[in-house]
Amino acid sequence: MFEQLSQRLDGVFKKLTGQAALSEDNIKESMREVRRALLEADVHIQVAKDFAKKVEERALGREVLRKLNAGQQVIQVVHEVLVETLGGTAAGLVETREIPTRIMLVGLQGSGKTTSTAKLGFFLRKKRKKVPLLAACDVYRPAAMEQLQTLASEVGLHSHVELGETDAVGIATRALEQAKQIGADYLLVDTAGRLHIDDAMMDELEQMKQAVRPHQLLLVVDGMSGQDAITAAESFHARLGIDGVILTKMDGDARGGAALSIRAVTGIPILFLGSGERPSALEAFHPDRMAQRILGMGDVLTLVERAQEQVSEEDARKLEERLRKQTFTFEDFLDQLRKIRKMGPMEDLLKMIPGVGNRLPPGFSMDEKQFVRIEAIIQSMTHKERRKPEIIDGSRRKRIARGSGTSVQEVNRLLKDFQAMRKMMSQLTKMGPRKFMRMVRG
Ligand SMILES: Nc1nc2c(ncn2[C@@H]2O[C@H](COP(=O)(O)OP(=O)(O)O)[C@@H](O)[C@H]2O)c(=O)[nH]1
Ligand SMILES: [Mg+2]
Repeated sequence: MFEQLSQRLDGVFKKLTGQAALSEDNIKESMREVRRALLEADVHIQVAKDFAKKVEERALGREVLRKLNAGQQVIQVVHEVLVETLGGTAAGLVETREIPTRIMLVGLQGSGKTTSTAKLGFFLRKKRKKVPLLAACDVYRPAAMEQLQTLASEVGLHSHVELGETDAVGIATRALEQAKQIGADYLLVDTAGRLHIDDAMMDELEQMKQAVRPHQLLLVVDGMSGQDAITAAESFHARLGIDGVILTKMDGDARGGAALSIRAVTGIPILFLGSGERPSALEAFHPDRMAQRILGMGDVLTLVERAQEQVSEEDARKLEERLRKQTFTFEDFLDQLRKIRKMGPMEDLLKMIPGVGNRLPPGFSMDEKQFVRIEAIIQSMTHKERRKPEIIDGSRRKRIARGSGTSVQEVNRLLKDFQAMRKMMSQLTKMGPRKFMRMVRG
């Protein structure tokens, strides 16, 4: 997401920072280009205009012109205005003292409600250690209830499903009862959508809302639908009063326009982004982190959080010691590789590294098959070989290549890379934080 916009903005800023002195005209011209870049990313026209105007006024108001690094300061202002446009501070799921806290999801058909219901359940259990109950209240779409049931059971969550039942309000009422009985912390209500907004749908949703009395009513919108997402959000908000948005399919080639416009146009905060079909593919939305990602500054915080989910402090300490003493083995390597792959697709991770995000070509994708081959090679080694790679001689290399369905060249390359990495890691861990940061910056 946002690759194209990131690159366009990067181009504008490069021109700006390359100039010795900035004039009012330079800034005006840059902001025209920023506005154009936003429109190409499918940002709402009024939002794009306001954005460029705000940056221009603020930059000129701060009299950046005569100062050193004027270009850098303009980027700083762009960052500020981006954060504001995206909603300022992060908003999240409600927490109440009531049991259960009730959350209802609405949205057009195919926007991702059922998937997002399962994702929220997974999120609540994994990150908040809560017990959610998922209620299947889409009585229209064939197999919609089974879909929720399957998703819930795949990740071991409770669900309330009444196959064949046609009264959505009845299901919701009974699901609430069940939630109370089992002491669920949250009730997540999935509802039916239509292809287009119509009165019948809104009437039904109003009835559902009265029956469920949700603490939070969330709208699910397809991030790839661009300006249609904004129109839908306005209609749903006018009729039902929406508390927050989940923007789905942001892993696709969404240009990011919806994410940038929705809050500014409707005033509703974005709470989550959907970034894939799996129940774990849900990301809490942080305006400041998103602004950094758009400006190619990376998103180290999200990266660190993802890493922390996979590695305990104790593991990290042990690993650090092995790296330092160069006793890091292929077994450790395999373990790390698997943990990294669980953190998400490699492209996503790369984009969160400062300075890398906006340098990746649009549509860049990593060959994940490469990882599978590396795993196969390591698995074809004996335990002894994994612990003492030095003993892997010519005949062992041949055997490993045959066993893993790769070539001797590939095995050679992995062994060489491994030794080089071992050495580098050991140097890095001995370096100490200050020296390390200096090296990264340099
Ligand atoms: N790539 C991707 N696909 C998604 C995402 N969210 C939902 N989908 C897919 O979009 C389709 C419609 O989702 P569904 O939850 O059934 O939509 P609903 O009709 O609103 O309940 C399904 O094929 C989902 O797997 C997402 O964040 N990324
Ligand atoms: Mg559905």
